[in-house]
Amino acid sequence: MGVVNVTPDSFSGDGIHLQPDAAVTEARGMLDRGAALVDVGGESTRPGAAPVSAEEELARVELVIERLYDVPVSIDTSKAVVARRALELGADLVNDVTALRFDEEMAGVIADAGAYVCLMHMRGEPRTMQENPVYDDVVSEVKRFLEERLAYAVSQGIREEYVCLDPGIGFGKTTAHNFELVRRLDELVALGRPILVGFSRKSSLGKLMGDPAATTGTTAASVGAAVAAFDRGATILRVHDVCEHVEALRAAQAVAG
Ligand code: HH2
Repeated sequence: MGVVNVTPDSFSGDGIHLQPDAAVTEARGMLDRGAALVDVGGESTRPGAAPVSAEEELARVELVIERLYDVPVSIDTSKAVVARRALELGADLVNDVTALRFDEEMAGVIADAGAYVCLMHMRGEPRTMQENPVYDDVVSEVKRFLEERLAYAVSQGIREEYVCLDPGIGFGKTTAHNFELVRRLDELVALGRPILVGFSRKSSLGKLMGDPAATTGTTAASVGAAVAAFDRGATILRVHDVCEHVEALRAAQAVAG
């Protein structure tokens, strides 16, 4: 899954696609380089990010999604009006980092459209989520949360086969929590749904390399984390640097047989 941020403030510094032309070119380039789908987002969820209105978010993504009508697209949003419009324009999957908790109409929009959905774990909200996150056992708590959100989605008419789950790397977690979630990914795979992991460029990778104030990580570190996640059962990797990840994962897949 290639990341196409149509924002001025994404943490990874790649939110340069406020021009629809640039975003569409970037998305098509990612698909040419081997991405299976592109994740288009109009609101940054980086730690401390300020929320944007639905009108502003829609204005950012609408033209981009419209012009990607012929390729697999995911819409990264927590707002039902944005999801509804994206699905009308041909998006296939709703990537909701709040796991259907932010907007009570979201589950119905996805169910009515018969769309795919990604349910992600987040502790708190982006503005405050990195303020001292504490868990007794991060993996058990994330697993319990994802199990509960999956049951909720199905109760709202979303088909279980259309749901993938995501531990939410960097969303209310310390560096140690993030690596433990990937180390014990098999416990989440046991939920029986495809697991999506988004470690690409996240600050834990920069912190691991010795910079406690890091806000991003390198491509090489991202690829290492993605391959480790793939080895432990992740089936969708959300990444910024598509070519490097596709080549590394292809090699890892060949080793796995
Ligand atoms: N991470 C980000 C955004 N959306 N969605 C899922 N399912 N999983 C993730 O790990 C995830 C996500 C943050 O990365 P990015 O989009 O590059 O930055 P920003 O939110 O600042 O635009």
